Amino acid sequence: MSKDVELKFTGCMLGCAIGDALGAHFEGCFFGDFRTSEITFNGRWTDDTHMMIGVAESLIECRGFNGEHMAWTFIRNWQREPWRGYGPGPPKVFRLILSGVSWREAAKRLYGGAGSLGNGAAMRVAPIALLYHDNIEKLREVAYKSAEITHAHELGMEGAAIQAYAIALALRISDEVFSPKNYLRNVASFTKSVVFRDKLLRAIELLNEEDGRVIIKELGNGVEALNSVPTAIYCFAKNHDSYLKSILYAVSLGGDADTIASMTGAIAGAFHGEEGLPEEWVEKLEKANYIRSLARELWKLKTSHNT
Ligand code: AR6
Ligand code: MG
Repeated sequence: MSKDVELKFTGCMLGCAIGDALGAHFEGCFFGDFRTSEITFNGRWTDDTHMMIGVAESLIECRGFNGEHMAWTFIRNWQREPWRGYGPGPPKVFRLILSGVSWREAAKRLYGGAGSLGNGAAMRVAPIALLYHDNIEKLREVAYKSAEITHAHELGMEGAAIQAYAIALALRISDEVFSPKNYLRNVASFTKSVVFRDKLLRAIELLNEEDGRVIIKELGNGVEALNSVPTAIYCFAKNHDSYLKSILYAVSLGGDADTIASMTGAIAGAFHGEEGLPEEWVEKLEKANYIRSLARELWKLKTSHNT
């Protein structure tokens, strides 16, 4: 595999963290509360990146997916830095596991037994997308299994699989032949979920829509996977010519801005590679060297044997 692909690995993980850090200031804002020209970047990321790091660490240590190991990696990282802004669900799962409930069972107890349909499994899935970008069925399977540790609802797991596929596709497509319409249609054809597919197909019709309020109304900007994963994919497709443009656009939609921008950033970073990221923001990004080293380890793992 070429050096270019290694830069796409690092671009994806750094791109995810930059989107998260950029959006963190604006989580919960409403559209129109701020202008993108008012945005400053301090490089501090939140739970989105913290959990993505956990996914990468576990994949690297186990040389592939191991659910129990990943669950305990999440718990260890959360215990060290519980202030990262975690959603309500994952810490509940972690406490259940710490109290003796099996890691396979804990997530099923949340939300009245329905399981979480939040975007928390999708926001952390980038390392899985990288490792299995050339094996779509394995990508789907591992995305599901990794999601299930905290997000037992079908929509939470499906959101993670779709986000993983969107990253893998962006990594594999050359920018010379990229068509936003074909890209969205391709992602829509990946999912077996009618509700996600409908939103992704609707996103194609909205490619030329300039009013962000229409995008929020039609695709959503909330914390649920269904109201943020298609939105993040749309933000990339609409602004595929520039990493920066795509995350600024994602942030401008407000709502769950850090998570939507982090998911958009992972896709755009995989598409443009590290050289497409704003250099001064990479320099300011918290633990950028560590995040880059994890991406390189994943690349080594990918090239060392058939993962
Ligand atoms: N029924 C109704 N609402 C639900 C359900 C359900 N079955 N599941 C989730 N929600 P959670 P996450 C709603 O707690 O996905 C951080 O700020 C509910 O409102 O599993 O890890 C990140 O930056 C719940 O509070 O956590 C992300 O923005 C919310 O979805 C976000 O949190 C989140 O689900 C990630 O959250
Ligand atoms: Mg968020």
